[in-house]
Amino acid sequence: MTRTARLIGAPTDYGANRRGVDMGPSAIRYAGLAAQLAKAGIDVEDAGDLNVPLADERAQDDSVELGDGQARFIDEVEEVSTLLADEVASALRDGSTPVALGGDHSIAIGSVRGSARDADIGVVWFDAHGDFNTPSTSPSGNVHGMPLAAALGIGDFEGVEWANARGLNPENVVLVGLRDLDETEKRVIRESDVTAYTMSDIDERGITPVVEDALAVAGEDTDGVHVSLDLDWLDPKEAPGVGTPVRGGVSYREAHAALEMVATSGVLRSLELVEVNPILDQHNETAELATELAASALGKRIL
Ligand code: NNH
Ligand code: MN
Ligand code: MN
Ligand code: MN
Repeated sequence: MTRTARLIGAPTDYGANRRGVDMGPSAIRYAGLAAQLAKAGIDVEDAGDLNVPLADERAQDDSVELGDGQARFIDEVEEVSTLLADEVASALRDGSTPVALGGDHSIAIGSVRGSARDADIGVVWFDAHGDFNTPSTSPSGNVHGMPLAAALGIGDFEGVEWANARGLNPENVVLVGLRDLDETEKRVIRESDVTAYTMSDIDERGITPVVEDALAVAGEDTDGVHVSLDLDWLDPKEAPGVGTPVRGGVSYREAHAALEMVATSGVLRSLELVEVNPILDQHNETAELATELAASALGKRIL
């Protein structure tokens, strides 16, 4: 059966402190995502962009309390996440595979929640960062450093209805490629039941066994897996157009190998591509990379 991918743009930068990531959906579409997927034999629908709150209404009060901590633009993040969760859930009901285009990584709160609305899901999180901060532990107050903690209802996010993903257990959450964690974030990850593979694990074991384990853990006793691809997962030499680059990331081929394994595993339920910032990019190459990796994840074969 051919897969139908439904593109959903989430043009927001409310979760990050570098402006420009809200242009990610345009840059990814311009890089030819729909054509690439069609060429790979995947049917494509484009739901357009979510109607995100206006940028010039960016509040004077950019520091907002949540629980005992601070989370910048949390009301805007809630608005975008709620819209995205609905779009992701309706794509799945229609039998399509949602592909959310960010935008900063705060959009994952919506995509994970939407993907988990009618199912038990797992999550594979390809990222240099843990995105496991809470408003109380975050050094920046930027919500793009918090979406996994939000979806899992950790700390200040406990009981925050719009953020928590009901059909998601921490046992089915796997982080892959970590290399830049905040001190308290490390402790919260260690104390949780998620599985975390660092770049050192990839150095020691190689990308293929690590991703194989990640998919097995995420997929165990679930109805499918949400794959969240933060482009800063890759080395900045491959993906310069991101707000928070960290040296020592995976290579172009390692990234493809990982996403090809996502396709062959057969567990992919929903996908997202985040943190592409066209203002920081060189000739749209990070957006192009995002489209190529999406094609791999959705089943493009070399031969
Ligand atoms: N950990 C930092 C923070 O909480 C940086 C997060 N930045 C990301 N995450 N790009 O993927 O602010
Ligand atoms: Mn991230
Ligand atoms: Mn379960
Ligand atoms: Mn990141």
